[in-house]
Amino acid sequence: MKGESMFRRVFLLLTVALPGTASAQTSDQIRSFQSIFRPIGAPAETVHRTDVLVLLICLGIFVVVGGLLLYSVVHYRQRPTDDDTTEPPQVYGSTAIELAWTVPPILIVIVLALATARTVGEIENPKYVSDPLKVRIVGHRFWWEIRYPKFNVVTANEIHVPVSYLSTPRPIELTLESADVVHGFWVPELNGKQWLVPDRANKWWIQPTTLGTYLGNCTVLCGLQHANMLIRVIVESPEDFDRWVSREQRPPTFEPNVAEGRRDFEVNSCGSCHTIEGTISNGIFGPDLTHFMSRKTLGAGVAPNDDENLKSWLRDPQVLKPGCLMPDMKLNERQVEQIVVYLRTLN
Ligand code: HEC
Ligand SMILES: [Cu+2]
Repeated sequence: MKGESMFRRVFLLLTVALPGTASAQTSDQIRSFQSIFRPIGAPAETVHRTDVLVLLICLGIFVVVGGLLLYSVVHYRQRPTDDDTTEPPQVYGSTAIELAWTVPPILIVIVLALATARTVGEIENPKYVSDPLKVRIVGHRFWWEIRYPKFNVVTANEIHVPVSYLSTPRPIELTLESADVVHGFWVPELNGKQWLVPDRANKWWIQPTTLGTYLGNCTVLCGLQHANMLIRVIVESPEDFDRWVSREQRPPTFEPNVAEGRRDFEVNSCGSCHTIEGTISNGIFGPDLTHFMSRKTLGAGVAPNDDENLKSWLRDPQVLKPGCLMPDMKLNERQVEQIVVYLRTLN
């Protein structure tokens, strides 16, 4: 590991450990530490309140138990003057002590249960203050399909949403499904974790109030590349979001210089797994590539979407993401170059 990146990691770890000094997220970070202590928006704030309550109660228990333990260890330690031949006084039964260690714990458990039930209720049955924007998310091994039914927009791995202002809250309702195995959706800054289960549609929601890019993970071990199944939620101003939507809705335009790359794409059966609107490519096994260039990352966040990584991906995706479900397509270098030219025009 390079010295600089080591330093950066330690720094990030510290900023996460000290929520008060948490640094702002920079939008181009591929990976960063996430934190449950910087809630952004309604559901995350509700979860955070319960987290803090539980942590404070646990801290109280820790201090009392640890304090009593420490006191006993120090106060009743063996001393040189101790007489080892006689036992210390033995005490049998004490109603006061027994009440002390049963009644408060029961009360604490009741408080924890009620607080948790209330939070779960608020999160699972949201009362939206306005009509939510609906986004459908389908987990795949090892990437996320993202659909906006209202706009007829399909993308992958990077979820664009408009920011919520206090005056105009914009809740976002997520419908979570799975195309294969069980996955988990978790963007710690935006809400708790929710499951994606085959043959079931789970609801979830976020309502981010601060611009930025928030990172999330699949939280259920779903196979070899589970750890590289990253989520990016890009919270934009309503104007930027609208611009993004209209860009995604625009059909791609094909310039003459992409003809060769397009043919290479089609004859190498890329289109049996990938869709590019307006062409014969209509596969759904892999991410939709119609607006591939609107994404900053490749392979669900495994690498930045730059020329070098894209070429490496096309030469053999198993190098950047070993075990991912796109096979080595055995392209030659000329085909790789031409397909890159083609993909680079998919704005
Ligand atoms: C057997 C199905 C299949 C075929 C054939 C296939 N791919 Fe893929 N492709 C996938 C899957 C699955 C992914 C997602 C991998 C991941 O992130 O885990 C993917 C990802 C990609 C990505 C990255 C997309 C993104 O947004 O992260 C590109 C680019 C891509 N494929 C291009 C191609 C090209 C070009 C060809 C033809 C030479 C091709 N694919 C053939 C299944 C396939
Ligand atoms: Cu997963």
